[in-house]
Amino acid sequence: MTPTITAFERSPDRGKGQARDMRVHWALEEVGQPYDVRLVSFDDMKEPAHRALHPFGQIPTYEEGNLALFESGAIVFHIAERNSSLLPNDANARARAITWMFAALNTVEPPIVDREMATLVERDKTWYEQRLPILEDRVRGRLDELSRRLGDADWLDGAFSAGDLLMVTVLRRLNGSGLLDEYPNLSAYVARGEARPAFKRAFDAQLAVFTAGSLTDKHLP
Ligand code: GTB
Repeated sequence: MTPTITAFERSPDRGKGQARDMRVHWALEEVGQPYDVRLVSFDDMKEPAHRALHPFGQIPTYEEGNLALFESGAIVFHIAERNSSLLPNDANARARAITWMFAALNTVEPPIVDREMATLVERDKTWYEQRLPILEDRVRGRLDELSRRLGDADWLDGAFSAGDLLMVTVLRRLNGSGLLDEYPNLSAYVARGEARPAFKRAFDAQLAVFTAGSLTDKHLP
């Protein structure tokens, strides 16, 4: 059965692949699973029909037959679980890859999101100039540690896994901040992820949605 995922009808990132549906697109492309995408507006997400799929009224969601999932990490795990190209068969290697999935979402992403949110909603506050360096140093703390662990390896633990897929999407959220540039091995790691054919297909698919929306907008009065 072909799964259906949800994504922004008009992504605020203008097609840069920063929203969390990008990880799901990428995972599906990595395993070669065809899928459909249902585009939703911010209003649609808060409607009962969408909330039945996602209690917090967000994207992404994933529907496959009578299974409905939300949370990008859980969705990527569900996709990866059935395919050894994203999770190794060896039990210990698999457990370590899953550990990296959690580390990406629970340890590395939170300080990155805190910084990003401050730049979006606190920019005009009196404390912003003082708070931003504090938030950036928290991000640097995590990047220092991650950079040290990655060293000159290609991926976090042997072959590319769902742990790398999530980590790369998390680190991409720093694009434009200059922070990742301070860590050449992490910049190269993200570039390696982005060079994967499955990433490119996923990126192009979500960019095409934005481009099509922009063309439509141009014809509005
Ligand atoms: N923990 C959930 C998950 O991992 O799936 C978080 C899901 C989530 O935050 N979804 C966001 C959403 O639906 C989109 S990804 N927001 C709408 C709402 O809450 O009403 C967050 C996001 C949005 C936009 C950008 N951007 O433009 O750069 C980046 C990330």
